[in-house]
Amino acid sequence: MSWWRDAAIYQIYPRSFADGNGDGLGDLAGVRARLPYLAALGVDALWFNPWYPSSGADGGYDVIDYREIDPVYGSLAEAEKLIAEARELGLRTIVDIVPNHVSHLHPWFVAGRRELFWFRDRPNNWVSEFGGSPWTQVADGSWYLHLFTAEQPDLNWDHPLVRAEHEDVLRFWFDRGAAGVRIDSAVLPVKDPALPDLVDGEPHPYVDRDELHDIYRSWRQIADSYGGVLIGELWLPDASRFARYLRPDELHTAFNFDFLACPWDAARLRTSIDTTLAAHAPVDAPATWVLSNHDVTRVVTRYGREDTSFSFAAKRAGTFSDLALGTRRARAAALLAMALPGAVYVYQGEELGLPEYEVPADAIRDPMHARSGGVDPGRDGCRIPLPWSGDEPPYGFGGTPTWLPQPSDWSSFTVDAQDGDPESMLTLYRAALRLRRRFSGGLRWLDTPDGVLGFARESGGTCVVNLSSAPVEVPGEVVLASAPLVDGRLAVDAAAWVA
Ligand code: TEU
Repeated sequence: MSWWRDAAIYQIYPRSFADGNGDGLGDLAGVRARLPYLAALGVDALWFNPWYPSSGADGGYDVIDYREIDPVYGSLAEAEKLIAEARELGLRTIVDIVPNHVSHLHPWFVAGRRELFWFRDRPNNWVSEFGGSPWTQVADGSWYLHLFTAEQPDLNWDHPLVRAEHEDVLRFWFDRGAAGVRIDSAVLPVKDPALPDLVDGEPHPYVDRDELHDIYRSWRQIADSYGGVLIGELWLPDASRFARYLRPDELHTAFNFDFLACPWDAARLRTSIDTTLAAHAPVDAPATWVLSNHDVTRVVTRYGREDTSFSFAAKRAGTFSDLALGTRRARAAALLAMALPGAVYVYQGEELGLPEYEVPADAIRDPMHARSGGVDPGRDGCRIPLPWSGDEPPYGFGGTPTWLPQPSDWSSFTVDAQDGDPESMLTLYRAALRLRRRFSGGLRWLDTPDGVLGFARESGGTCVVNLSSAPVEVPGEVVLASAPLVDGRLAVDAAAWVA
């Protein structure tokens, strides 16, 4: 069986993981020093958010050179070392590739290679993914397209050079030992070349275009020649459209955003799980289970709110969250996600139960905030430098000031504080990542009371999650639980793995 089909993949946001050189920014030296931590956590692979030289307009997703490491993080030679050292510890490396756009400082854009971008005499009616117009005017009066910020001009995928370049970049990283590639904004790169206005009921001019499949088929041939894995970031509401990207000659897997966005509700979760499994089965691709990433609200914060679903449109500063409740549910959700068939993703800090931190307005870096006219608080709140040790900022992260401020009350969240504490989130994640290996094969739902999810795996082993309002019986001997049993019963908002 291929490792990625049931892997646990840990997401590293390099700027905020660990700072090895004391400049307040995370770096490769910081990651290398913490590799033993990651190996002991029990994950199989590390996915790095972009670590390339960048103009810094969108957290590294504005790439200047796909074959280099940003000097703030280290060097290419050091990345190669890191990949090899990680592999020694059993950790594979996944790099992030951003085909939809480059930085406005990328040599192609700087050199005025207009044929490789989308220049037009006038804007159309499209809206940037981050709000506002996706068109910016240049000196000669023409406009270029950028679905994200103005510093991220969209590439013209009809041009053979754009295709050839990306295929070469894939080989470049596979040659350096990468085991896989995460494909950013994977449903956006191809546009209707007429760039028609967006009209309700007409085919979408840039989301999920059929031509994409041909591109990913040729990427798959390259990946297969290295035994590498392609992981798509596909934000598509329709599960059957989503699954088309996972046909046997296209991408290997994709992030499950339906599950990520699903509210804490038994029926809704069960539907999400069933829809996911049903969509993946015909294409024989493994499902993935994702609770959080660098773009969305931290899971303990989300689950402690009145509305426990996630949507970009609903993100607002100052939304109340009961963090004790959210943490309790996040613990149960982790056991749910890790018991399901397929791969699981853990976003750095999730294993520490970090809450979202509302960064003071004058320290916000995420362009989503400004482009939304200040309505959206942006994504910085889930990108705070990790707390490793100590009682005050920078909590063992590295130098000060850290690139984003850390809250003053995070001493109980540090790795040191949680290490060895039987009740900590970290202890739960370590145990769950170890014990989830007992599960394999398909899933069979059990007959459970309303509001309770229960399923058995083919390998044996059962997971029960109580989203009802009263404790429930546990069908067997508990192997791992997210909360202490109450009179031998599974408490509300708790989950257990049962032998
Ligand atoms: O995100 C792609 C993406 O489209 C969403 O996550 C986006 O935030 C949302 O649609 C807004 O409505 C990826 C990266 O994960 C994100 O960090 C980057 O900012 C973005 O691409 C641009 O590269």
